[in-house]
Amino acid sequence: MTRIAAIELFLVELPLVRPFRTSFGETVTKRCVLVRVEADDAEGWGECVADDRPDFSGEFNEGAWIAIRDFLAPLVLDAGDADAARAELALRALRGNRMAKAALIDAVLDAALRARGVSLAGWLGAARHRVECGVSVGIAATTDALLEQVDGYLADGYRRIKLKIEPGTDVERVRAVRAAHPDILLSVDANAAYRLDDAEVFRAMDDADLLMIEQPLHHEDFAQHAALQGQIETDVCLDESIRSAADATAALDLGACRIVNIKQGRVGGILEAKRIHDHCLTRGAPVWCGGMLETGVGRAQNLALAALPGFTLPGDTSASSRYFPDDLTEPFEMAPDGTMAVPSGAGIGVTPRPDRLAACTSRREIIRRGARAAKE
Ligand code: SMG
Ligand code: MG
Repeated sequence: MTRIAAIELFLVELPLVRPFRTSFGETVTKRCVLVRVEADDAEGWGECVADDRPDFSGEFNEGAWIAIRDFLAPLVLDAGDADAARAELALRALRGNRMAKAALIDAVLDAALRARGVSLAGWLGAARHRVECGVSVGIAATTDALLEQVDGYLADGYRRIKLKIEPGTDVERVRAVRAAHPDILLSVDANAAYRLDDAEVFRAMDDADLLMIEQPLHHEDFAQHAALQGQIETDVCLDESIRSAADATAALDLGACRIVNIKQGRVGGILEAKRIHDHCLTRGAPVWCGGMLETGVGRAQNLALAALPGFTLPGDTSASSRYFPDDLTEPFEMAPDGTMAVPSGAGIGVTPRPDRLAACTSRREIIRRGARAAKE
């Protein structure tokens, strides 16, 4: 078993090709913490999906940096071996911080698989070499601007359009997109912007033949999601509410959703994401792979996961060009048929290009066993 020698953190920032607006805010520049695990005979990469502000979740970049540097990385270093299951177990001593934990666990797994020359997709039990791509369309300034963006993404080949929605423009925009494109796979994502009292909005969407309504209500409320699901025909999908396999089980048991958005970075890493997948597959609940505007590192991890058999719906696994003028890794490209290749190289199959990483990095720190090294 290969041993972990050091853990290196990078704070990176990349401009987006266009601002991405949701019901809780706007992202103009992607910023995130990358983790590099240095093992005896391989390195491994992980990406923390937190943003600058604790808006999508309670985690945020500066907090994740401190959590990893001061609490999580020392536990992984003490565990010693590049063994993701052991790292995950060691990290159970500390609560929450799932996005920070995911970056570490995924990086350890990547190092272990690279050392053995095994691909992440193969190790997970991938059922396919290509996955279907959807795209998440941010809230536009006007309905016309939205329709134009949707046209562009459909021309690119995307197989499912997801509209971010917010109160005020929701039903009008959904109807406009549906009228323009009667046959596409179409879904909406509210990012918890509504209350159960707003059920009328979602009843009004029932005739738009949506694939699902993602995270309509408060992220901590399964009971109200179950009540809403009972009042509408369209399937409810949960995103923010699902932090673990236990959450997914509870949500399905309670009827709070019928579909689960799996983001490995949100649930504490690929191992927990696989458990959610396995559970949902057993009970016949469709899952799909969500996105957090990841760089090529997180994208590679998502693609491997999305290749599992239970991922029966197109994910938010879009091409690098949908996000960045210049990704950190070699760009992920989507074929005109709306599919993308799952990386087949060892581990996650990609690494940040050194020159690009250097250009995007605003802070860097190495953590070694026993003591923290000085900042670089
Ligand atoms: O990676 O394409 C992507 C973004 C997909 O809509 C997306 N993500 O709630 O599902 C979601 C959002 C969360 C990120 S908002 C910055
Ligand atoms: Mg979502």
